[in-house]
Amino acid sequence: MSLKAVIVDVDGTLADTEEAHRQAFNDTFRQFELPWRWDASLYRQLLAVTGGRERIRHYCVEYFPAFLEMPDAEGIIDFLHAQKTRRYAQIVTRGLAPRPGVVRLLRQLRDEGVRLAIATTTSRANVGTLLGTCLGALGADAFEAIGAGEDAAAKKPAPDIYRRVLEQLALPPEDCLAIEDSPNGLLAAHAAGLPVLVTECPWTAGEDFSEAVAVLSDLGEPDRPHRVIRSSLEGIGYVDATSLRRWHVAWRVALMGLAP
Ligand code: XBP
Ligand code: MG
Repeated sequence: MSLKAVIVDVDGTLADTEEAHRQAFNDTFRQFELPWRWDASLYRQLLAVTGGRERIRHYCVEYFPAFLEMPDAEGIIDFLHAQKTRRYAQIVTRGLAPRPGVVRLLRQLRDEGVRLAIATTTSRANVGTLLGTCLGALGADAFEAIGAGEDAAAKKPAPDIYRRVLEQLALPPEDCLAIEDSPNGLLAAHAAGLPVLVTECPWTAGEDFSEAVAVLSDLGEPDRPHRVIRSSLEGIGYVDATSLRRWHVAWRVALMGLAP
């Protein structure tokens, strides 16, 4: 019954990275004189498609179908996405703050022996860049397993990447808990059988998170409480290891049909 591992998403959960992604996409389109500009409103819609390469292709289907008629269109999209990834690394290495409570909670979980892992649709290169610059001493070695975009044929909301990470941890989903920021991420973890805590990010605030065990503005800090959007449990203003264990037990009890 105990919580053995916490699997965290990357973009929007560890840090608010999507503005950096959006800037990297636009800088790349400008670099190659493509008349494409993804403003915040359009980008929020495009985020429904996970995977940056898939997002570019989806944008072409919707807005520039003629682009896909070029014989080497797929190769050009690969090239643009690789360029975007290089630009994203430049932007992120300027420094990006982790979201509230992320470093505190991950450190506490690690110190208390709760195993940590990552399940994301972004590329392994982007994960390495972010972990190397954003989480301080809590780098990649704090995570026992890292499932990235290249590791699953189907990206979120498909459960594949969570199932892949569970295999690497050799744990059943019911011994774990996921932390996500988006409907796609919630659906992926839920479909893989995990309870999911959602911390909304600016790009996903107000979305439908019905399957989550709780929905918060962020993980909070003792001196900077989070906002509770929905939770069946009374909290302390921020998420600590005990908070996660309480959600996890309540979810397991409900799963067994024992809840009143
Ligand atoms: C978020 C995504 C990623 C990023 C862009 O990943 O969907 O596609 O938006 O990164 P998650 P790439 O929330 O699962 O961490 O261009 O590398 O895909
Ligand atoms: Mg995310």
